[in-house]
Amino acid sequence: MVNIASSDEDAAFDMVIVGAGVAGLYMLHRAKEAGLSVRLVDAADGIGGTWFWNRYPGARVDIESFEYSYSFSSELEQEWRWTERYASQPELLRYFDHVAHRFGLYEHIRLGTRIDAATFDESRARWTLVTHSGERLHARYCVMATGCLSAPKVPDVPGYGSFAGETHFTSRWPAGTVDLAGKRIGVIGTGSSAIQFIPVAAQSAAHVTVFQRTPNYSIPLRNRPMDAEYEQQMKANYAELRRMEWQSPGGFVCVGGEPRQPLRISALSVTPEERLREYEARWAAGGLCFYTSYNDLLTNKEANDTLTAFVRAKIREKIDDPVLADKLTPSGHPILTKRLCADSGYFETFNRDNVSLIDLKETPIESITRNGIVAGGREIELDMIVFATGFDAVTGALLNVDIRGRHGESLRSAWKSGPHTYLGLMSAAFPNLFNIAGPGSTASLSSAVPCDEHQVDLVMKLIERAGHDDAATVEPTRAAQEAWTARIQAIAEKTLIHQSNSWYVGANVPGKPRAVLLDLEGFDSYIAVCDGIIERDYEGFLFNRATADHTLPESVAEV
Ligand code: N01
Repeated sequence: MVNIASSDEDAAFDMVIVGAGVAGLYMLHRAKEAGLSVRLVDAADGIGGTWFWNRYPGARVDIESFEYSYSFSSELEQEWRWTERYASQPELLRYFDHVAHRFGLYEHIRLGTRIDAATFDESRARWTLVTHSGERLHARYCVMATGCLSAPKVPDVPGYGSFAGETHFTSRWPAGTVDLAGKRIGVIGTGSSAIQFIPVAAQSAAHVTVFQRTPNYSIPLRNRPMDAEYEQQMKANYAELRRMEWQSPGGFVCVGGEPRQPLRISALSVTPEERLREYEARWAAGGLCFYTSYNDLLTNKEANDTLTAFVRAKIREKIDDPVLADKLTPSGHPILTKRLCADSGYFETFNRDNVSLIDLKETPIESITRNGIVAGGREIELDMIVFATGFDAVTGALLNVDIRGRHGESLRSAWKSGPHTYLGLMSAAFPNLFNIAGPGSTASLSSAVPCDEHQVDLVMKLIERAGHDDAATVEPTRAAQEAWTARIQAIAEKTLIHQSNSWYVGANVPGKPRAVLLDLEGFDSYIAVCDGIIERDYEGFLFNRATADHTLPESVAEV
């Protein structure tokens, strides 16, 4: 335990955590358990992180609720009752609220508190965080649990701001009910958020016009109410389910409710008939289970083509109008090179009379106007525009905070040409600063909850190790950081990931440096690497005793 005496009147803690989502809440629980004085802050008025803000109609998880939940407490696993296979956003918020009450977290949380800046004071080896209202919080350890899909992308659409009707973002959906009934709604974007929102909106809107730039691969979710027998069976085998998750690349293993280890064989090593049977079974099971099928779908174009062709044909079957089917069927990028979507009746929705598609490849948006959207020389009059245009993923929320490490070095400058991290968790010259689910981790590829739990556990191990050494700071060497950063990019080079302009590589945000933002080797491999590093006495990390030392330790300076 570290106790920091504050010489001024600002609040001082062992640890400040920014973000009350999956990672932040678990970090708070672990820090509290370890006896650290801790404060968690979040800009939102409620907990839940990205689930707090993404409260658009239709929002729900696309990994089974039994898996998209904390594993750290078997009592919690047993007592919580999910009502659906895939929890809706309101149910997820109820779950986080239950967790926060059950583990006494609320008293350490301050909501409605945005952090604008965080600066490392070398003489005292502590971070000072400045809130939007100018208040200062000091802490030995600063944990940025700001989420990898939490900073909305600023829309790069001409005329943005001119529309006189209602404007909403799926990523910042207002609290209370937005009335969709009888409205003419334009939706820009066809990623996971839009794919969930559009079928729900079409049920009551007068008309939904979808503005599509890139069609996406989507698998039926096949959500259904929880049945008692299934719940009992899952709860009886929870320990085994968790063990399997933590040994898998995706951090989730259920295929249609049945835990199955991923196939660790090539899609080309089986006969076409066998492969088709496997694909049909997974399509029938629904959700994201293609991620856990053959192991070369993201590395071998020929293998990928087999799944791409299968899913394209399935999508096409759902759409009555062949011309529309052509437009809605993805063609320009291999499947899985963008995050797979899972839907509840998305493609079928286009068979309704009150839904139409504007293909922006043929007729780009010319401008948003006072009355609607002009595309292909025609103004489409609207009552509401919904931007489902995505996020400045992985680095956006972190870099929205002005973070300064040793010698005032700014994280924004350090990452000008792309992020540099060790294990996606820490950066050289930013001691005692942990980025959960940061760039170069596996969190944005694999299931968020186990990835976050694993990284938080790693943070606690590093802090314990620092305490053992009586070290004031822990940080990676530049050499370890650069080796990890090169490793992430090298792994990506062996995959098809660059064949898409996705948020995985920062390509969705104009001006963002193109760099792979995630460890594509997967969760199981990441755990093995971390275990090896710990076994080798925290290889690549420096534990430094000096507090009043303004000079950079030599080993930090080396490249
Ligand atoms: O965002 P996206 P999202 N003009 O970036 C389009 C997670 N998630 O919020 O592809 C016109 O995927 C853009 O077009 P293009 C999940 O990890 C999970 O939907 O760039 N269109 C694209 O169609 C997901 O991957 C769930 O050509 C513009 C869309 O907007 C991640 O969040 C639910 C445009 C953005 O799609 C992000 O999903 C929801 C422009 N100027 C989200 N700018 C679950 O189910 C952007 N687009 C758990």
